[in-house]
Amino acid sequence: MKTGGRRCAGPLKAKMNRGDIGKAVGKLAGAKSLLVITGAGISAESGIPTFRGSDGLWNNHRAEDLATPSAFERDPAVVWQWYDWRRGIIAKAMPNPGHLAIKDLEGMFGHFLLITQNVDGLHERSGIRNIIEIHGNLWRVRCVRDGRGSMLMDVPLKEVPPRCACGALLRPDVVWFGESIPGEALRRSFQALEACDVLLVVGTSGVVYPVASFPEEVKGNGGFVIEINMEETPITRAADVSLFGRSGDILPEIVKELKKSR
Ligand code: BV8
Repeated sequence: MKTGGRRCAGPLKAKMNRGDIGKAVGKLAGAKSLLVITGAGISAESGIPTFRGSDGLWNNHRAEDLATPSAFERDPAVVWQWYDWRRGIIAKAMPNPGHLAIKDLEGMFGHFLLITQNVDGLHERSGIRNIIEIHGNLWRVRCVRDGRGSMLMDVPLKEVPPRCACGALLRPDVVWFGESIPGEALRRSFQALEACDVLLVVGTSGVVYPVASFPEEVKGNGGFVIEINMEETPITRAADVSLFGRSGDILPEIVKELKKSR
């Protein structure tokens, strides 16, 4: 049953429909296992541009053009300039009430997992423990020669492109388009898709695979899907409840109502 989102083209007015929040909280109150999936929208209120929103052009670059092995092969300096620019923005950002509310949710369920597509590290900085950064983390780098990973926190980078002590190039330890998700992360994700009673999908346009297919997986397994977004997405079709508005407003409201119901 569709609730929460009027059927209309284009972005809905950001609004919180109290009726739907009650439905979402009612389902969460009875759930044993909660899976949360986030995308760039959860970090928007921390001042980090999204990929496909109106501010979605990252310094006039599309993620699909630069977040690829071929772009890095062609010109590692251009790709690293793009990441250096993003790291500069992210370094100034703080976790927002949406990140903190998800951290609160972690403590309210016996089984909890967060799968984030974001590489900004803001969920980790909120203190959350059960997290899969399914597309990696742009503060981590790895040597292109031996694959060894390490943290590189310099902002701005001292040299572009940065190099490993062995002299080889370092690359961002993220999953680019055309690269497979690491096996262990995928295995843990599919396990959680099977086991969860409720899936909460926050701030993703639902266009990047394989994560875009996860809500349908949960539905197929009999799970309940709650979407939080500013507008309808391909996920809205699978969602049992869609809450339209800013995640930094809606998530704290859900946590507040959930605490009352416990
Ligand atoms: C793979 C890391 C095997 C790098 C990223 C099946 C069908 C079609 C295509 C494919 C397919 N399988 C694989 C593909 C190819 C490709 C793909 O999905 N392409 C898309 C474009 C069609 N997938 C892959 O290559 C994946 N690998 O599957 O391996 C394989 C390989 C090749 C071919 C077949 C199989 C790897 C994908 C990972 C790519 N890496 N990032 C980096 O970031 O530098 S993706 C990038 O997009 C980010 O991780 C980002 O998180 C992610 C998804 O975007 P969103 O998070 O959803 O962000 P977006 O801006 O789009 O949306 C923001 C949303 O928030 C909006 O809806 C907005 O309304 C909302 N919002 C805004 N503000 C708020 C808000 N909501 C609430 N509150 C707010 N305040």
